[in-house]
Amino acid sequence: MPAAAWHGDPILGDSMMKKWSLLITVGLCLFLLVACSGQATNGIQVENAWGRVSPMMAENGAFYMNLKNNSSADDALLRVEVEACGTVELHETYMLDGGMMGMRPVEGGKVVVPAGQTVELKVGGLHVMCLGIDPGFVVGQKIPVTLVFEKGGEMVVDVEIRTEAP
Ligand SMILES: [Cu+2]
Repeated sequence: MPAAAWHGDPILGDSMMKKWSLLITVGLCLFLLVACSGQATNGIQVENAWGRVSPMMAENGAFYMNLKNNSSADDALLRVEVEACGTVELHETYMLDGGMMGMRPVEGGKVVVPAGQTVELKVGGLHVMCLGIDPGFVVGQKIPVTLVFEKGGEMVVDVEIRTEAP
């Protein structure tokens, strides 16, 4: 009977709609969860990463970023690997006698990122030193940078080469 069938369908259609909207909602939440967690690996989140060619020495470069530790345990950046660099070192900037700025490998060879804190790698401070850059190291290019953490393990971040901080 067409009338009865017609009356029955909207009910079925309605429950199907509810199922679909539930599925879409769950899907969207999962998507947002992944999108919001960004590049987090075991609690470490990398923000505002960028790199540049050293203004003083064109054959060298540096990478800067914020390392955010969302976990309840201290972690440390042990080393960084970048194919576009000959050698990569973790550097800190310090004041030389006479007020000049110098840089040297970080004490202990690693950058500690305390639990719940953010460590800034920035111009005039801590940085990832890239000694002997690839000719392809140009502004606008994104370079894969592998960060190796004591607890968080390895994570790869695509870092844009820029002229100034983002
Ligand atoms: Cu340096």
